[in-house]
Amino acid sequence: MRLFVALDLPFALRQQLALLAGRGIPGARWVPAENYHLTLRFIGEIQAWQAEEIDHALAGLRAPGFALTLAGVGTFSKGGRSTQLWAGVERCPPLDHLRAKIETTLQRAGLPPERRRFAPHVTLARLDNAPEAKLAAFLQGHNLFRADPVPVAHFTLFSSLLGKEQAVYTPEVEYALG
Ligand code: 2AM
Repeated sequence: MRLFVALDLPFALRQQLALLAGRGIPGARWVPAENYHLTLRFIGEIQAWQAEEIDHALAGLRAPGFALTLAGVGTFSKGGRSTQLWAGVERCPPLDHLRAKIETTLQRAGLPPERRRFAPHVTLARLDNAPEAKLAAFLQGHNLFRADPVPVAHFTLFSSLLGKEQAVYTPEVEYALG
């Protein structure tokens, strides 16, 4: 199974994000609102026995809840091409703390360390040859995007089934924050 650890987002926040999406960028494959999430740690393909160990380890993690504010929009690029459009996150030390704890916990459960820097984001669209001028206009137009803060009281282990059109993400286990 293919797993990742993420924050799911409350309905009202998904709606605010969806207002950003869907228009103005040819070549954008917009993520459906039910798929919005903030990845804390991508795990990838693992065996069922290892998933059980991961679940057990995550269940023992203790970290405080916090408020999360999504703000700003940006892109990731590869080889000079924009590949992803996302909504960003306002500076949030408890989020960084949670993500660090998850990382240590998963390493202790036997996963290799995540080498990529944590760049918290919610992917809004994947981009196939989107015109850079349209992207620039989108970024400028939504520069001041700031969603209402939402309380984060748990994090979630998701499974992911890659589909032809969109992946199907299923929340498998929720872990409460103190
Ligand atoms: P993304 O939204 O920035 O693409 C489920 O696939 C989640 O895991 C996505 O949010 C994806 O981030 C994230 N992810 C992180 N590393 C990944 C990888 N190597 N392959 C696929 N998804 C990854």
